Amino acid sequence: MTIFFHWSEATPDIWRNALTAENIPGDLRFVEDPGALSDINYAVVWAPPQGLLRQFENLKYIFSIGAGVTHITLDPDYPSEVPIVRLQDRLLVQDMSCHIIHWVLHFHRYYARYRQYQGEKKWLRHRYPENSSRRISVLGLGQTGQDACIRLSDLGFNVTGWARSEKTIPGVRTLASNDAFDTVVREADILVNLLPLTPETTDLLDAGVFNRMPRGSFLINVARGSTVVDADLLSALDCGQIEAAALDVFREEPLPADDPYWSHPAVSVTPHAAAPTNEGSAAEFIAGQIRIAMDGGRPAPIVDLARGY
Ligand code: NDP
Ligand code: OXD
Repeated sequence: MTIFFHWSEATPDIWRNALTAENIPGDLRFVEDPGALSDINYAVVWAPPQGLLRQFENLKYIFSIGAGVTHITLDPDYPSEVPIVRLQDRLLVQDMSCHIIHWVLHFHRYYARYRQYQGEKKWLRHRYPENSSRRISVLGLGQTGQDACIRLSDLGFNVTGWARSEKTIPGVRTLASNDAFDTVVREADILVNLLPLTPETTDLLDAGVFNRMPRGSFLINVARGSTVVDADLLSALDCGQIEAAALDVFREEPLPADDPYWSHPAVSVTPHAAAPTNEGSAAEFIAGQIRIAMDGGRPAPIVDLARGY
């Protein structure tokens, strides 16, 4: 079995050890020296060079070193007949929830004002709503969305979650279907986006959505940049319809130096850092799934290309 590996931030020994622990023979091959491309059966990748995966004629599975898969599927040449296995990882989910909770509390408690008061040496406490009256809408109730909802609900917030299919999450109001989307955005004092990028979610968050949100509401986007119409968000921020946004993902990454988000006073930029892949747990999960495939089983979860995630 030959495994091709591509991730510019990787520590190869961590991955080798994980394969050894699963008794997976052979070594990793890298883009600098991939050997005979027809040997390669499994590709473990984050953002592989465009067109490369298509050249592996005996590829059985692609393993994504990330929960999202657009770093693979946005390549117009990627081999769509080869199943993609997504990363499922407890630590990634935990990190994502921590990032979201950080920004929810920052916005909910208006902490940015204290920074300003500090500059003015002003000793002043401001008021903020009770947690139970702060309405938080979470778009997407997959591995990350469900966990975020539960933790925010545990903090006493009034949480609504939205997905394609019905869900039951204790302490959380859950809604499904396109009709319910209107309610979800109208009642979003804080909107948290955890939707995968698909044809349906591309440009979903536009002026129509921002104008229906309560005046002075907040946006946390940790999903993918192309779910947001940037010009519409900037206009909504400029006029105060959206009071502030915490953006972790962008249409173009790294965010270009001349992008207006960098200097907008109501925008906090983080560099796709909400839930960086934890190498130890990711390698363990992926090695386990490769072992299942080698034993003739079906690794999981496999991306459903018809749904787009
Ligand atoms: P999952 O695939 O586990 O969950 C996706 C959720 O979105 C599901 O609940 C699904 O509904 C819902 N959904 C998808 N399409 C629609 C739609 N058209 N309308 C309504 N609901 C929809 O994804 P994850 O939770 O693992 O990750 C979500 C995204 O977060 C990833 O795709 C990735 O882009 C991003 N991400 C970002 C990271 C970062 O560091 N910034 C790190 C990890 C992920 P249903 O349950 O009904 O199928
Ligand atoms: C992602 C990830 O998909 O980092 O963004 O897992």
